[in-house]
Amino acid sequence: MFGRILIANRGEIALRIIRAARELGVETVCVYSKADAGAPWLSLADESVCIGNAPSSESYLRIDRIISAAEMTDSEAIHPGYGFLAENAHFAEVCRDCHIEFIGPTPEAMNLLGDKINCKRLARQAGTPVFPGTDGEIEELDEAIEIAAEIGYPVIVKASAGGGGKGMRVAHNVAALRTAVTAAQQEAIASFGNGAVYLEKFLEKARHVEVQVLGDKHGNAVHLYNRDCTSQRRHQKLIEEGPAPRVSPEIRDRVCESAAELIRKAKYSGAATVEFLMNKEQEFFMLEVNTRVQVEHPVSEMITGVDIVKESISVAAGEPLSWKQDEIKLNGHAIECRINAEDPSKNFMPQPGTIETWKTPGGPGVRVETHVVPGYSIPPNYDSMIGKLIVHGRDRDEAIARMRSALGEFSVSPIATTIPLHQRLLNHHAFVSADFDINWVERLLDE
Ligand code: MV4
Repeated sequence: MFGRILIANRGEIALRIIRAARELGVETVCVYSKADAGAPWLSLADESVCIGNAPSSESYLRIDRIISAAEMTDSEAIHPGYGFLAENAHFAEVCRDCHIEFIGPTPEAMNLLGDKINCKRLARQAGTPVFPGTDGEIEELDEAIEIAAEIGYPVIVKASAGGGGKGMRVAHNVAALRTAVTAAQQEAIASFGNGAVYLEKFLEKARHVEVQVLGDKHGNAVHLYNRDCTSQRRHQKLIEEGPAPRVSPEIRDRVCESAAELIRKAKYSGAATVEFLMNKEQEFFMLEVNTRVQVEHPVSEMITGVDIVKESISVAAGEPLSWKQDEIKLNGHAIECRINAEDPSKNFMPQPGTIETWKTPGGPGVRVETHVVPGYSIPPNYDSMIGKLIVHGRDRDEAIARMRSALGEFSVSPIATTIPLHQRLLNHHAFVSADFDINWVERLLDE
């Protein structure tokens, strides 16, 4: 195991990694920006190093300064958390060149899965279900038109190097498809320096279901079942839950095992998420693979008892996974609400400033992941997520009741948060009956 690791992140995930490392007997070093000087999580690290000004481009994204900080403090490894440099293959490569372990996949595995055309090809080999469409890159427009006619409209053109909704175009007929391909190619070159685009069937009224997986350096991979992340707005998830409702145990296990096989084939080590869309007939189609620990990882921890962050550190140190698939039992139901300092009544405008009242809920099955303490000032420079409220219950109904109760206990002032929106969503019949799709929150907000 490592003696000491550096955490190249901030906020709740920095704190989560500090706690995991401490349990493993690993010392921690935090890097921080001037905006985070004196921040509460820093006092829990063994050491902290200021790496620059408030903008992340001058601090949390500065590879040179983070590597220097690791060298200065004799850190053997770097945990990137999520966001910032977590999915930057160049950063993982610089770490390797400097003999610092990157806590996550190799740059090769990251590049393989990050390229969506390659990822889809590997998924087919692993038996992971994918959308019908072009086998690889669109080379000739006529070929794309032929395939669109076979699979039927609407279709979607996506950039191979894209992700999270960037570089995508939907086409409802052949004329629109011609424009979409050219536009998507140009956009892909401008945004990613890689003009490769592919075509697939466009699914309407979909649900977003993802599979949590863990791999080690010995060729082992396990899954931690699935999560539903359908409740989102503009690609920002609001509520996540697991296991995904309205998925039969047979289909769930088959898709989850295929996701584990995909990351085995990619020789992947660390935590990953295989994202899918699901239709009403419970057909699954892979979207992409996220090569990092995700915001919503606690949902999977609560329903399996596996500590994903501790596993991510120990597999990076070369340990085999500490769990076998048949030891990972699904227990109950978990729901997570992201608490953002945003005002839902003002188009989700970020609300930086000082939090005076911060009373977090508690009781059985209630977990709060946050770096916030009363008197904390939210800097304007970063993501507006200030905490996550996660509840666990014996089944979905108990989890919903716990979440409603916990949201009612949560008291924050004078900063506006997403808590009132979560209360509305948790009381909505569509949520209670798990009858929703990826557009339901936006539809509700438009009403
Ligand atoms: C799709 C799709 C429908 N059909 N692909 C958006 C983000 C990126 N990860 C993929 N995305 C989508 N891909 C096919 N073939 C609809 C979306 C999509 C979406 C997916 C997940 C969660 C929210 C979404 C919101 C809008 C569109």
